[in-house]
Amino acid sequence: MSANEKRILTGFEYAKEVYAEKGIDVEKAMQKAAGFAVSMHCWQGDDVIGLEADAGGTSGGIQTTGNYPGRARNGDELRTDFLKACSMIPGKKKLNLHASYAELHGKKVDRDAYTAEDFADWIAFSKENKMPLDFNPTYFGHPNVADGFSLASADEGRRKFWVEHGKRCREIGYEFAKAQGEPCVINFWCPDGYKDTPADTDSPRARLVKSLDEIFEGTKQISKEYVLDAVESKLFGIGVESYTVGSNELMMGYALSRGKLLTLDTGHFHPTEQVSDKLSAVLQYIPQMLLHISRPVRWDSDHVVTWDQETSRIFNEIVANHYEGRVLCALDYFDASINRVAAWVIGVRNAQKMLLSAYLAPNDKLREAEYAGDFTYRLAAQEEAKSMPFGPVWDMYCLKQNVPVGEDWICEIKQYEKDVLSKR
Ligand code: RNT
Ligand code: ZN
Repeated sequence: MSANEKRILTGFEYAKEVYAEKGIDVEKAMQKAAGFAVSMHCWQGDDVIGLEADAGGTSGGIQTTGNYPGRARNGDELRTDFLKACSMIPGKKKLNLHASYAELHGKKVDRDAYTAEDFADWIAFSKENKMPLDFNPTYFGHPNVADGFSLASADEGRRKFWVEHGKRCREIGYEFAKAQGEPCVINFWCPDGYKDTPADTDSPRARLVKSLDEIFEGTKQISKEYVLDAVESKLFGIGVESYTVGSNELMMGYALSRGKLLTLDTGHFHPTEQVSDKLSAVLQYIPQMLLHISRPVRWDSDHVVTWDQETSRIFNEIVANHYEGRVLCALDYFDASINRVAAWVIGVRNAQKMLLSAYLAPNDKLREAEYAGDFTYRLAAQEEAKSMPFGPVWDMYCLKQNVPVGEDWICEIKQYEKDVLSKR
């Protein structure tokens, strides 16, 4: 045992006792945290540009800012970076792919005709690294969405093109699921909307509903054991400020009436609205939902996830209400102003910290106090819990999961930057 490991163990033994006094079993908390999957978005690695030959990048109000050197320029670089990031992050992970990460190797095929073959390298990677895949149709960065409309397009040819894309994505997700022996979560988000106040707000929404119905109806042989469909709502985007077709009410109604998952992205609401408060409301009606954890700074800016109060609260909600299995968790941010691999590591480690911390919260005691009407104790204990010795438990968790402890990973990333990223 190294001197550092010894020190961690000493701290851990102390922390274990302190938590035990409050009736909290730290070993169990670590085990539970390790079993909760966090789906890591591939698009942090390349600024959401994608791998298609004429990669269109972002459009429809999503934007990566910054030009830090070393962006992954092809599938192999992206996979190498992704694995590097994973080696520094504890816990169960999935890889969240977008359809724009198809590797066509010169083949002339458009998004309405993609098949699992176009993701062969990802499937092989998934198998080799025991990394299950989630998936997303890509309704942006393509000439057929140049006017800002995809599934809700008034142009029937384009609308049909995007419906076909949705169907292909479900078929691809089905192949992923079969290969990995667990469901593939497919998230449907489209940017459709207007910069200024529309004259007709009804028709685009009716068309979006119709398009989604056509996608699911056209691929209805694919069951939930394989593919879990989710529909993501949004408030606005840059250039789409006045009207978003797939608003919260629209997508919630859709999920509820069609038996789909609802995706709540933490950047897709008014800044003072708390997504943490929405989980227990939505789950009264919908069996499962998906989270896109992001960090909006003044707008849906998709900053790297930090350990903040609102996001902690979301994880507390999942754990305290026993929503594991009902709330699926993906991350959704993209930052090109800092080392991209580090951005992955910072955000996902933070998600893991908040998760572990949620499992260490004195939920039983807090509830007992609440039921007894002792709100004084509830507030006092909630506040005291914030200064419990979380650090040593986190360090031990990282040690057990064979990932770097504390700042150790930063040196490793700097070395990686020197050896690999700077040579790109
Ligand atoms: C956009 C949505 C959507 C995308 C990804 C790339 O506002 O949040 O989820 O960020 O699909
Ligand atoms: Zn999102």
